[in-house]
Amino acid sequence: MNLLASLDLPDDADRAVAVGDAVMSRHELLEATTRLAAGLPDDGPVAVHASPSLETIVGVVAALRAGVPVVPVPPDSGPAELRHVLTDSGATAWIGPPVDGVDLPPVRAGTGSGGPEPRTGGSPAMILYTSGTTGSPKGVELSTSALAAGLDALAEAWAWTPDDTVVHGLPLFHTHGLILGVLGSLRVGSRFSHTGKPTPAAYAATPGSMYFGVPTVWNRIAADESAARSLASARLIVSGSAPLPVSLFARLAGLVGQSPIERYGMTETLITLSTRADGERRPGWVGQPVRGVETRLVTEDGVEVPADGETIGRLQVRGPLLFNGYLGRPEATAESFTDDGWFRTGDIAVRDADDFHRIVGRESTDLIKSGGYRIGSGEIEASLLDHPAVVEAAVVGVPNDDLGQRIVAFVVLTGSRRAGLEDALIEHVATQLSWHKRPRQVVVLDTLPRNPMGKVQKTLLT
Ligand code: MCA
Ligand code: AMP
Repeated sequence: MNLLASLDLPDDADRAVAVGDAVMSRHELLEATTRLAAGLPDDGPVAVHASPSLETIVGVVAALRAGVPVVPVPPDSGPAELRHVLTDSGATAWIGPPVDGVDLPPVRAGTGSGGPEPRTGGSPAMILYTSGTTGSPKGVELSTSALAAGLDALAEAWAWTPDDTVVHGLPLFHTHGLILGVLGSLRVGSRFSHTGKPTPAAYAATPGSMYFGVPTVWNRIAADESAARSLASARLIVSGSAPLPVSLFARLAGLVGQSPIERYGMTETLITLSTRADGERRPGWVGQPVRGVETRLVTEDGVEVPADGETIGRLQVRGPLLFNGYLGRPEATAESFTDDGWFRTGDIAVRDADDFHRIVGRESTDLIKSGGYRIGSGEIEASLLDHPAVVEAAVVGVPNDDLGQRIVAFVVLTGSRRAGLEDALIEHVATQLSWHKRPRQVVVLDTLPRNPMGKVQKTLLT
């Protein structure tokens, strides 16, 4: 299957892919990826330093064209996170600048022509690392057919065509920025402009027809009225990755002159629910199943709840755009599916008679969404406990107007308290894991609140 179909269409040869001021035509992208693909190793996945750059797009596209599983690595990964992702994925080569802690052989462009002969063998197309409630991030294996089904379903829902220009400034190591923005454009044939950073000024200065953002980005755009008004000529403004508050939906609609499209998904499932370009856009609701997707809402005991727009249930999904499994973790994969083959999203939702869904919350408070990033509190707690001054740690997501949730860490320290330690602990997580996983605040307590069984009562901390 040709995932990036538009690359081979002669009519699309001049369509541009841009990151900031760096621009490439489709034809140049095809040539550059053919050359890079010639240098890819024969075994194992390739890791790509996923900075917001054309180099990242070339690296990912080269691997996809060659059928070599690609692992996008957050560019601000600290040593602990980098070690985990590279070891766990079994990456055998590196695309990107030299980085401390990476001793994989770099991929050097060859002299290939005529396009790579794709490797076969049923390996995943991509492995994306994402956080769980506990432990280190897991590698989500996505197949070419899931990516194609997910992108085609969105193209249908959003009436996305080669006449569109997609604009965003999101990271290129997650579903939203990389799969939807970049791969979606290369599949559909639309032009693509990455703004470098997702700032209001950059969105306002970049002409386009479809703008993608997480709610934090839309919140900042809505706070900059002239930037928001300059998107008035867009065909669609699209929000996802985290809940879009109803008040922000209304503010954006007023300023931009159109209601945002909302859509819901997960790294494991791609985008399963969306409102449509030609359909109702209802504040607080994320829409209907996209083509090929089925959903159901069940109680804790697995009994289906009525689609009455009020009764909450655990959201389960199935369809052709689901992941293959968590790399090397058959038990975790099995646990994430019901016996009859539905994926447990971990989200709580309601559904109405028109199949519109509203996401009400998550089953676990240990998965935090901050700025659209999914962050497991267990991962941050483990990192804090690695610091010699910390004996106990509990990490929570506290509601926040800008970030949705703000990561706050409560810690109990060894010995006498040292001044300035809060900042040092924030720095510790930012540098060991990554910048976006850092707690925004550290609070020192004498003891953590625990129930009679000894379990930390996180609800008392939020
Ligand atoms: C940034 N800064 C740094 C570093 N990185 N400083 C030191 N070291 C670093 N590594 C600085 C910036 O330059 C800036 O400073 C300041 O820190 C704050 O940066 P900013 O980027 O504004 O940070 P933020 O406020 O924490 O971030 C908000 C954000 C970000 C830009 C919205 O959270 C973001 O990009 N979120 C997108 C996440 C995403 O794509 N999720 C999709 C997951 P100064 O202000 O001085 O410049 S996929 C998914 O969920 C699915 C499937 C779905 O449904 O889409
Ligand atoms: P990730 O794996 O980073 O893709 O995060 C997936 C999670 O983000 C989902 O399980 C939801 O909790 C949340 N999410 C994604 N899109 C939305 C949305 N439109 N509204 C509410 N939550 C969302």
